[in-house]
Amino acid sequence: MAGHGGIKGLVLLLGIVSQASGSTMTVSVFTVTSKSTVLRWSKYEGALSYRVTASLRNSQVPIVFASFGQNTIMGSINSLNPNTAYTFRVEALDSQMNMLTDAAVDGSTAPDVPTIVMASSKESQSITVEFPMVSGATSYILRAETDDGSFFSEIPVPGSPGTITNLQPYTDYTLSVMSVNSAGRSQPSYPVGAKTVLSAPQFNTSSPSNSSILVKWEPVNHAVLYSLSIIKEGSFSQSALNTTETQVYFPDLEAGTEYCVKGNAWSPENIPGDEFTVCQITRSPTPQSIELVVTRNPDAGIVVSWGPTKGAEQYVATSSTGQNCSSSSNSCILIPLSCGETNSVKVIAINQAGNSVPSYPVQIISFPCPPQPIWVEELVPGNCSVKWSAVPHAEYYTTFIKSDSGIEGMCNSTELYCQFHCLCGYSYIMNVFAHNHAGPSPPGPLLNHTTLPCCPALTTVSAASWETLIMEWSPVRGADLYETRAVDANEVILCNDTAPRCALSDLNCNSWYSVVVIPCNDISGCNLTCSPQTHETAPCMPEITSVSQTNMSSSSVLVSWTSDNTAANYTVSVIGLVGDTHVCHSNGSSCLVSNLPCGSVYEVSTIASTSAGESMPSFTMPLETAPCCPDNLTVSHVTQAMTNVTWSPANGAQTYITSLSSPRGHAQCHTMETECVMGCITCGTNYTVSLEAISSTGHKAECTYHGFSASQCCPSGIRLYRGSNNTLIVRWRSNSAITKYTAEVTGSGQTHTCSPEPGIYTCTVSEIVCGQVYSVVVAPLNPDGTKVQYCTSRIYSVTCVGSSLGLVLYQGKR
Ligand SMILES: *[C@@H]1O[C@H](CO)[C@@H](O)[C@H](O)[C@H]1NC(C)=O
Ligand SMILES: *[C@@H]1O[C@H](CO)[C@@H](O)[C@H](O)[C@H]1NC(C)=O
Ligand SMILES: *[C@@H]1O[C@H](CO)[C@@H](O)[C@H](O)[C@H]1NC(C)=O
Ligand SMILES: *[C@@H]1O[C@H](CO)[C@@H](O)[C@H](O)[C@H]1NC(C)=O
Ligand SMILES: *[C@@H]1O[C@H](CO)[C@@H](O)[C@H](O)[C@H]1NC(C)=O
Ligand SMILES: *[C@@H]1O[C@H](CO)[C@@H](O)[C@H](O)[C@H]1NC(C)=O
Ligand SMILES: *[C@@H]1O[C@H](CO)[C@@H](O)[C@H](O)[C@H]1NC(C)=O
Ligand SMILES: *[C@@H]1O[C@H](CO)[C@@H](O)[C@H](O)[C@H]1NC(C)=O
Ligand SMILES: *[C@@H]1O[C@H](CO)[C@@H](O)[C@H](O)[C@H]1NC(C)=O
Ligand SMILES: *[C@@H]1O[C@H](CO)[C@@H](O)[C@H](O)[C@H]1NC(C)=O
Ligand SMILES: *[C@@H]1O[C@H](CO)[C@@H](O)[C@H](O)[C@H]1NC(C)=O
Ligand SMILES: CC(=O)N[C@H]1CO[C@H](CO)[C@@H](O)[C@@H]1O
Repeated sequence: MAGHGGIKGLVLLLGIVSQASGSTMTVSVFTVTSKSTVLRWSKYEGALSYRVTASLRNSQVPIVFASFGQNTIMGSINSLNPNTAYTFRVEALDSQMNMLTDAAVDGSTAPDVPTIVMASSKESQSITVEFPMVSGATSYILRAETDDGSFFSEIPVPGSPGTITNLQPYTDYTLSVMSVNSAGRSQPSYPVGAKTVLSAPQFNTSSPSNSSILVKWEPVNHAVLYSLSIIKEGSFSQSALNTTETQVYFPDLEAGTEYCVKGNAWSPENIPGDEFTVCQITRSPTPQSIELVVTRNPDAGIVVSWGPTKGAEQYVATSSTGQNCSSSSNSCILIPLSCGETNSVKVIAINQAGNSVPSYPVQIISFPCPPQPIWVEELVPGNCSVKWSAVPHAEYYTTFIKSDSGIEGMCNSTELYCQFHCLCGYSYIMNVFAHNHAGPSPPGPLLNHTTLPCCPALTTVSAASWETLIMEWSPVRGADLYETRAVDANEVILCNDTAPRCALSDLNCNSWYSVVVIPCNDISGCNLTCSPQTHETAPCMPEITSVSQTNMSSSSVLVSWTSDNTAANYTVSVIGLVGDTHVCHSNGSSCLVSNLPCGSVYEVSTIASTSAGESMPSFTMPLETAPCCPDNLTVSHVTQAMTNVTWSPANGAQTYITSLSSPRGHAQCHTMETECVMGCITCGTNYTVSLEAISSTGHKAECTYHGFSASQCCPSGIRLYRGSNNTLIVRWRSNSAITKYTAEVTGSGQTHTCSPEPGIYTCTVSEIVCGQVYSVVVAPLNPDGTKVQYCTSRIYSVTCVGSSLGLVLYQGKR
């Protein structure tokens, strides 16, 4: 192409008037051939023509001349020898052909034109050209072109033979060769024709089965026949065949084995085209010796393993549940694996040809699922059973039981339950595993069973009051709450508490309560089997219906009451304001309190008691005993018809009524004092004396005392006579023959007394002195010999008759 373009460029340049000009001229070799050189120079001002000469190098003698006009700046000098060193000179000449200036350049010619000996095609894309060497040539250029000019290619080659490539198959080419040296290239050689061979058929192979290979290809243009041969890898025997079809099927091959298929097309001229070789492996044989093992670590899965299979690059195991795994070695793991699963696994081997026929499915049963749900039955307290429903594929079951006391237990059974001894008040955590040959199930749900709390033992039951029972018991394990019930015939009393103590209040008196403490647990409920205890409450409060003083003198009080209690003992208390206490006991409904002091105020109450205790005391009733009788009472005469009665003060008495009575008369006085004066007393009469002491509330005491005998009457008709020998005779009258009297005659500092025997109403006193005044009292003597005081004295004057007594004159009373 360079040569071709160079010639055209030269023709164009020869016509161009160079515009460049200068004071000096330059020259250069534009191109060379074997026998010519084209020079190029710069235009020189004033030159009308240029002369070009060529002389052998190192020689001044020009061999060849050429002339060019003033407008030419490029010119060819011919008739040179191939592959020769020259010096070229360009001279600028004026009109007189005088040289204005010159310039020289060294150059050489190209080698001689070579000749093609042979051109042939062995491959569809290249033709090889053989030619003899040309002297001086350092390399060669091969040129291929089509006649229609649609293809032109040159490539340098170092020598013969040279191959020109990038050609089309089965195409006619015109080929020539040029020699090249440092100066340039020669003219092309005489052209020679040649045709490329057919291209190779592009085999597309596949292995439709483990024993066959199918070869297909697109038809090759101009091909009339195809040759194919197949050879097993590592073998030397091959089989060949010819076909006009575009596909060949090779049966009966070995599975998993590499085969190479080689072939070419034949042209109508029976020339073989390019060869094509392709290697294809057949599909792998079916994997054998499949083994399945259940694995649990770290995740549940099936370990699939198989024997090595020829020609396999990879294996894929597929389960019937849709999992798969792959490996290039001899095992892989299918995950996940669920419990209770029945699975079957197939394995295929894979290579470039595709999948093998799958292996026969191998069955496997997974480890069982955990029993679910599990539950506990405790039909008899203490005998617990964990139960569950059968699990598919399970062979036996293990049960783990852990109590919160730390004790652990285990059952191994083929039955669907596990019995264990469970204590009241404990929590048990249970877990059941099913087992088969693939191993144990995963852990199922934990079951938490809490047994009912144990029954507490009552430690004390005590009555806090008449209606309240305090109960205490030892706390029991697992009880969150104690429900205490007391039941009698009429009512149920409940108390709920978390403390091991309870007060049952508002109980009925005199009842039998069945008392039970029921321990309850928030989760498991209440232990209703605890046995009750009976407890009797204290008797009911009796009610006093009457308190009556049966006998005033004996001061006994009969207390009566009503009560609900059938069999109780009662204690009646009579308590005085000053603290004195009197009691009586009875098992009936009344009792007598005796020896109560007179004149006191009491409160009476009664208490019922049974073995269960004492009742509340009844309401009190007030009791006032009759006032006391005065201890002593004295009646004394003030006058003959008037007495002065005095008595000692009496407890409880506010007023007194004192009476003196006799058949002859009656005297009475009512007073708040302790003395009383009473008139209308008849002397000489026996009176009965009585006193009624009356309290402020009107209680009365009848008091009797010794009778009072009124003193004898003072005598009447008292006379005084003069006796002899200075005596006075006293005389009186009286009705009482049994009364003894005394007569006292007092005067002149002396008292003279005389007391005659009863029935004698006169007596004599002596040693009376005349002229004196005497007082005379005649009074009865009391039985004790004392003299009645109230008889009046009379005054007498005794006159003198000489020294003897004269007249006795009554002077009056005093
Ligand atoms: C081989 O044939 C398959 C299907 O027939 C096609 O998809 C594939 O491209 C072909 N390969 C070649 C190299 O021709
Ligand atoms: C196939 O054809 C070629 C060319 O005609 C011939 O040389 C060759 O022996 C043939 N091969 C077979 C196996 O027929
Ligand atoms: C090849 O495949 C066939 C079924 O197409 C099968 O019967 C045979 O066993 C397989 N051969 C091997 C070696 O796996
Ligand atoms: C449980 O029983 C099964 C068979 O009934 C036996 O194979 C297994 O070893 C036992 N396990 C234990 C821990 O005793
Ligand atoms: C089981 O129940 C008891 C009582 O409620 C509780 O204290 C315990 O924590 C529970 N245990 C488990 C593992 O749930
Ligand atoms: C109730 O308590 C009693 C005594 O503590 C115990 O023996 C029994 O098992 C408990 N009842 C139940 C149903 O757990
Ligand atoms: C006590 O507790 C029981 C059970 O928890 C309940 O049925 C009852 O009503 C409670 N009684 C009282 C008085 O709180
Ligand atoms: C009443 O008292 C008697 C005698 O002390 C006794 O024997 C009896 O048991 C008591 N009755 C009651 C109900 O306490
Ligand atoms: C009454 O009797 C008491 C003793 O009983 C005595 O101390 C008192 O002096 C008596 N009074 C009279 C008035 O006799
Ligand atoms: C009665 O007797 C008492 C005691 O002896 C005396 O104090 C009182 O003065 C007397 N009364 C009269 C009225 O004589
Ligand atoms: C008179 O009294 C004196 C002395 O007392 C006595 O001796 C005398 O006998 C008395 N006379 C008569 C008559 O009794
Ligand atoms: C009239 C009368 O009955 N008098 C009697 C009074 O009491 C004394 C002593 O008790 C008797 O002796 C009297 O006869």
